[in-house]
Amino acid sequence: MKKNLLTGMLAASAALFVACSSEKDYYDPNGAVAQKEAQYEFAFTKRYGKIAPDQDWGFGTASSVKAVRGVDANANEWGTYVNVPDPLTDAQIQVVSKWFREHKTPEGIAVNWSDFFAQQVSSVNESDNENYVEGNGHGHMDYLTCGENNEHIYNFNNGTCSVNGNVCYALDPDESKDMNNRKLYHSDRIQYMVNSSTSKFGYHNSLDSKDYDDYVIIPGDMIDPSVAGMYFVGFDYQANGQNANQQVKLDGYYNDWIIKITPGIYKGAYRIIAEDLGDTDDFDFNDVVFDVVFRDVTIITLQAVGGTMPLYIQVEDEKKEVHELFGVSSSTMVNTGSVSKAPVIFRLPLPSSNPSSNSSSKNHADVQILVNDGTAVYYLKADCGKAPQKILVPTTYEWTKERESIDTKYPAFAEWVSNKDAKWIK
Ligand SMILES: [Ca+2]
Ligand SMILES: [Ca+2]
Ligand SMILES: [Ca+2]
Repeated sequence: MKKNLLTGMLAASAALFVACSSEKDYYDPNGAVAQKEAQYEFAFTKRYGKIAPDQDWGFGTASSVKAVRGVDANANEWGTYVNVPDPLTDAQIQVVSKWFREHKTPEGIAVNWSDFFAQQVSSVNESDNENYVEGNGHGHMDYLTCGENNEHIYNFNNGTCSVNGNVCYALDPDESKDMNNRKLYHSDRIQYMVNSSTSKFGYHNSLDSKDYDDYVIIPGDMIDPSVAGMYFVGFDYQANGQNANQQVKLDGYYNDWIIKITPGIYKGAYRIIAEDLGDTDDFDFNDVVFDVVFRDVTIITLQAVGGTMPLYIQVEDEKKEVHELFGVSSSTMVNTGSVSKAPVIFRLPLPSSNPSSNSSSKNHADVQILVNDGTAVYYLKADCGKAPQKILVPTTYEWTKERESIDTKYPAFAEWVSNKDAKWIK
């Protein structure tokens, strides 16, 4: 009921929104947002002192960047724009394969990435695998798929992935060299999926011409310290052909095919941290934390949500609610305390060009944060010389734990408030 009311409110104020600057309040029937902002401004300046009039909170010229058109899915370009995962070592492959072999019906997790790498770990179809069983039908796990539309993860067929000898994994730091001479290559069994989905994994079984999705995602932290921070997808094979020799039952062991998946972390990103004005005297700046990179679309990596009100990341007229993206209720905070989840990667349109600058230039201020406090709906602001509701920082910035003030973690923050040239992030 409440939700319907809100939708109505949003629709009613849509015309107003189009007419106004995007930085204006979205829906504030009682002037409550203005009052909250005044309280926040007061508490902020009381704690951090005078704000330099030219303090733009990072959203000034530094945040205007050129959008890179297109995402090149060719392996010989990957290292130029995205962090490419290292090939797995034999020891890592063994420890992961053993874990899946020994753990029946493990409880997995969900991850939510539009852009990700897939790497081969092992399958019982590979003759060098300890579990290899000749002629057991597993070779009919014919192609690996992801997402609700069963999109093929190219090169992943028959329980394996062909070796790619031209994977550009990084760039030589010597910028005086020609770009093509800076590319560093290695071999791996790997694929990069863009504008795709991790909502589901599956395979096509050519034995019975059916698609199956008996899979589980296991964080490496559950397996062994040597694979901590990684994510693995395991499949439990089944076949239901007409003949007895075409039938394999699920056995609860997800080691029939194992791959590693890695979120696509783009280079050149900036991080946005924000206060949602839930409490006007709280300065943990972790109510939402996300990274932004402009390519053919806006690619967002949601890192943390330390707020308990519905909060949307929005570009143009498309927006996503951050708790929903993490798969939690809006009262649950993620990655600022007890609840830990993998970052979420998703796509939004590019902001329309800023007419006052180069046509392809994009500003991070146009990636907006919309909060619904139950009464009002408002955008967070970063006005020059006023208390910031959001700040643009490098991705090396480590966000605070819940209710930890930004100046506790970064003591030079107050100095930066009055002097925009002060260095406050190491
Ligand atoms: Ca199995
Ligand atoms: Ca806060
Ligand atoms: Ca918080």
